[in-house]
Amino acid sequence: MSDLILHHYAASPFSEKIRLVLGYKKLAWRSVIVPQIMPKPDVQALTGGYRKTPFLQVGADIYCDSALICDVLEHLQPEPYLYPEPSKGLARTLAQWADSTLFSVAMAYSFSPQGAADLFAKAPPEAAKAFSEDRRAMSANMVRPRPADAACAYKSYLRRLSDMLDDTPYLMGDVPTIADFACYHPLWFTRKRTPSMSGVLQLTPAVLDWMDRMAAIGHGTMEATDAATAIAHAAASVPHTLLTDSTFQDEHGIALGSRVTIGAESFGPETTEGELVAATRTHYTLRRNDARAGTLHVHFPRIGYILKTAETTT
Ligand SMILES: N[C@@H](CCC(=O)N[C@@H](CS)C(=O)NCC(=O)O)C(=O)O
Repeated sequence: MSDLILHHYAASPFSEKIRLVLGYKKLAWRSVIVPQIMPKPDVQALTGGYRKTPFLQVGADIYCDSALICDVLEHLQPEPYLYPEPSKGLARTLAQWADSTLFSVAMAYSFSPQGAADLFAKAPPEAAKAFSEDRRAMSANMVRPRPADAACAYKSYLRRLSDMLDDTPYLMGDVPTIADFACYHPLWFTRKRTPSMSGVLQLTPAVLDWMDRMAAIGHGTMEATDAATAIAHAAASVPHTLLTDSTFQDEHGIALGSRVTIGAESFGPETTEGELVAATRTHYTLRRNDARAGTLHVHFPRIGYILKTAETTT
């Protein structure tokens, strides 16, 4: 039985990024399907507050954010590499643009009335309403591109990606890198989840051919399990990080051992509270206890997350 448990749901683009990376690295994994909207009591038993999708569980270690999950998977199964030399800085930077700018434009474009109708075609009308209320609450303080602006930007970005594919099968050469997985998942959402909106991809056939190559990578070997089993597994495990860097780097004047909160910079105000047990160049780790899941270490990347001292009530 695999040690890797991915908590995700089928329609989630960031989850598709990780499912394909698992496939690329030919890994076996267990799958827990999480709710798309709040409440998420089983998710929060493991994460301590973070509610976004996906997250990876390895025993009593919880890795939040797809960028950090990719680092963990690269460590566990280095080849084929996600960050090949000599251009790993460029690949990471392109991936970060895709996970933020390209993703936001693709979602603003795809969530047109027709796209939303595709997504909720088989669901009762209350489901669409609950989803849009949930995402509105998550997006407070965010500027979402308006549909016409998103359409222009999406078309430009697709032309740029197409340009990159003029002479090579993948964005940065002969093999996929993290940049391909990150650029693929927002486009996958448009193509597969909101097919009424997928005509935009026909304007760049080279991008469609590349998407076919990416889809052919597959999802590795998946075995279904459930949240109760995953929580029991966490309770029976002792935290043991797979992240290799451990040197303390203090940027906030917050000592290890402090009670802190960590939350995403945008999209979703939920934070996780715990004891800061690592703050390295690349990630934070919090120790926390849960009545059902026991002692857990919850890991976050530095980039995109806000670390604060927890407010005391005394
Ligand atoms: N930076 C995060 C973004 C994750 C994200 O925004 N995921 C979406 C689904 S694709 C989400 O969490 N939506 C709300 C939810 O699932 O509760 C990552 O890379 O994992």
